[in-house]
Amino acid sequence: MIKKCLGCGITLQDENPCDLGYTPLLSNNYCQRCFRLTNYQDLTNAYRKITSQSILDKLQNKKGIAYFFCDILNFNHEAFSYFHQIKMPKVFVVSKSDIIPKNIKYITITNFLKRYGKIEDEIIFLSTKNNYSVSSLQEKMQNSSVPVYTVGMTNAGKSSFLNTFLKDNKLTVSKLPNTTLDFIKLDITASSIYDVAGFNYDFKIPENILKNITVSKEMKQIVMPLKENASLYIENIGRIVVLNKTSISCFFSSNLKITKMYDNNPLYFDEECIEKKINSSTNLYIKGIGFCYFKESSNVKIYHLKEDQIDLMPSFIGGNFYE
Ligand SMILES: Nc1nc2c(ncn2[C@@H]2O[C@H](COP(=O)(O)OP(=O)(O)OP(=O)(O)O)[C@@H](O)[C@H]2O)c(=O)[nH]1
Ligand SMILES: [Mg+2]
Repeated sequence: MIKKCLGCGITLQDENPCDLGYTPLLSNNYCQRCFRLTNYQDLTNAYRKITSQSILDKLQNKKGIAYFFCDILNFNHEAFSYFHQIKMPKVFVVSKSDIIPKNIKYITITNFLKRYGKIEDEIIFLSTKNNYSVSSLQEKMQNSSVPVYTVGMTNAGKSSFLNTFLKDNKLTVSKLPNTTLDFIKLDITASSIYDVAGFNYDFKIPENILKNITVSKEMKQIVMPLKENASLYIENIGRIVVLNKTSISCFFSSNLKITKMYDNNPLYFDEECIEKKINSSTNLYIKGIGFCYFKESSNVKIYHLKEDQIDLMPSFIGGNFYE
């Protein structure tokens, strides 16, 4: 009989310790990876990327309602396109609302999502950490007459929220992307609620920095005035060189070091880079990691990042335009 791990949904096996789903004893309810993540916060070798297309394919033949979790770090075209590709009725959940800087109003974000994310469905804000809207979303899910699929971006807090339904046999939660590996039906009576593996971007983040990128508290903007040709260095992620004097506001995890660099070492200008013209009032997203707000238009060169890792969106910062 096939037995699934209660933490991540993978099929349990006791044959190959290097493969997913391994447990020394098939009578266990959790795979070794979940056991280590939960009990030791051990992220070593635990990262397994799931392709977003495989999740979409699995969802397309299901009937029910999808709650699409997406936090402010993922407000980019790729994340919005996953939302739009889901065919069943859906609700857009702005999760981890506690990390949104307090000076940005929810109405500004809602207007941004409607206008630039083309979201016409219901939008709700949720913070499991601060217990904001938790009971109202629980009620909606529990009273649903059709199966509920909790989908969305990886690390957006889907399993953490669903754990509020469970007394024991909790789902595995971690800072690692793609903690949940498959569909998991919650062990609660009277309703069908599923946790679903999260959508992830198709690029590799070095394992040693994965644990530093998760934003766990309100994001504070770091304002960086930059001289012509100065660069902004985001630790282990990338470097943005501004070709004109400007100021950039950075919104990233406080565990990532952000520094200015003035070295004009000609060697590094030989490296491959992406050149962008950035319009005023734009957010330059490094997908899933954070964003830089450009108040003024600017020409930039971006090093160490690939085209599919970045995205430009009109900004909701300073948002008089949206209100
Ligand atoms: N600040 C904040 N952090 C949260 C919240 N909910 C979850 N987290 C944290 O976000 C990280 C990811 O949470 P998960 O619940 O594993 O996210 P997920 O959406 O299930 O991720 P995958 O299974 O990888 O798709 C963990 O470190 C959680 O503690 C929240 O409401 N606010
Ligand atoms: Mg999960």
